Amino acid sequence: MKADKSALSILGGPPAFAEPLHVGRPNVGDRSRLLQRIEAMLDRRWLSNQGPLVSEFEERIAAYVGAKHCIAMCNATVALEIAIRALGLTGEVIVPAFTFIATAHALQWQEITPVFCDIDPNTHTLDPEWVRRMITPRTSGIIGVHVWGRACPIDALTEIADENGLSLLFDAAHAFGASYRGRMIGGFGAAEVFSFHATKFINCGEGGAVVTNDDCLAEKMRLMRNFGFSGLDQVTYIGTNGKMPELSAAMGLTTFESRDEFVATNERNYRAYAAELASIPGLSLITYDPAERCNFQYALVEVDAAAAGLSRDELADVLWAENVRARRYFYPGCHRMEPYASLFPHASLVLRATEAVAGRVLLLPTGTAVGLDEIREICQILRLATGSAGDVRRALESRRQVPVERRKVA
Ligand code: T4K
Repeated sequence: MKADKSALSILGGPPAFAEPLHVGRPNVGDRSRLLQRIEAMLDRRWLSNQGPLVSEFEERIAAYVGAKHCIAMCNATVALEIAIRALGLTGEVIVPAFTFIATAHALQWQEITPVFCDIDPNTHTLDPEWVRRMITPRTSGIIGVHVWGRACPIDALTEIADENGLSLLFDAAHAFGASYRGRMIGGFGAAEVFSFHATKFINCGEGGAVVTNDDCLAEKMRLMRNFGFSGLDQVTYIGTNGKMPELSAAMGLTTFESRDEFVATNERNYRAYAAELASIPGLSLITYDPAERCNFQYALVEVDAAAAGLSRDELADVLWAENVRARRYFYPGCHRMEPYASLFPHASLVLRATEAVAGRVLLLPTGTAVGLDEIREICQILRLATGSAGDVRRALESRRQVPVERRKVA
């Protein structure tokens, strides 16, 4: 463990980690079960198009979240696109700007305008009061995002959607295994979309799913994900190829079976971060409601630059120099990325909380690939850096003056 400030890589010491320490290192689960599934899949010679592994995955996910239907897809972005299309959304749809770009792109890809709405700075999810203000005659729906696995204010959003005749969809990419008022995420709104990307709590390598209790919507989405085929030679809708392959389902089932172990490791890591960070001024770990179920997949720190002595970006630079690949999700916000920055050049004037939150959060490595010693070392780096903020800032400034190609990059 680094003993004093001179050991910080930014101040001339060697990097703390020889190999990059990533956020989002995938959870793997029981390798032998995975390999058995793959062997059986190869023996069957059934690799895609609703094979038995995908069907089993769908049944298990639907049962776990308590939804009537689960429609597995190749990823959550396509799942969002299909859900949006199947719901018949048009015109404008209200979404947070503080989300992964896929939420906005899934709309714009279909020439539906994402109307960026501000968030509650405490929860990072849609602010219902702002949602009400953003409704126009062209609004057809609302997409809430359960960022970091913390549920949106679902009751308030449901009320607003019902009062205004809007469809309500949830991007639950982060929220598999989480609950809201005791009910599992997956059963709210018209539908909810999970991501099973490699970086997610349960992963398929690449994968996603829409869950819904609506029989008609489910049927429509099943057709749409398979080119619109309703029979061997019969196409009923315009569709796409959104199918999940068997290989992805093999990974999904295997990681699903290890979910309790993953949550336990994530929670252990979360508590270790919380204990270490408690003594560092200006750094606070986001909290999860102890009354709800949660996957603890995200160890997100909020940086109060005035109290810490260093900004979020400076701390990110310090960590990267140590080979800790902390991430600034979702900086700078969808509204500052193209095509939205050109379409809505003044959006940042309205999105005050989004701007503030996007400027102060830093995601730290966690998951089953990260151990307690690594967490202690990361926190020690943060402790030393904030304790020597002046030296660190000067070192960062002089580093910035060196051309990128001559910098000693960790
Ligand atoms: N809605 C929300 C709210 C989302 O957060 C996402 C995706 C979506 C919708 C769309 O879901 P999908 O269509 O992806 O199913 C990553 C993920 O690719 C993306 O799934 C995720 N959210 C987003 C938050 O993070 P990038 O562009 O930041 O990925 P990248 O390559 O920088 O990797 C992230 C970190 O994970 C790195 O430190 C490397 C590490 N990593 C990654 C992979 C793939 C590994 O260690 N091993 C791996 O196999 O988007």
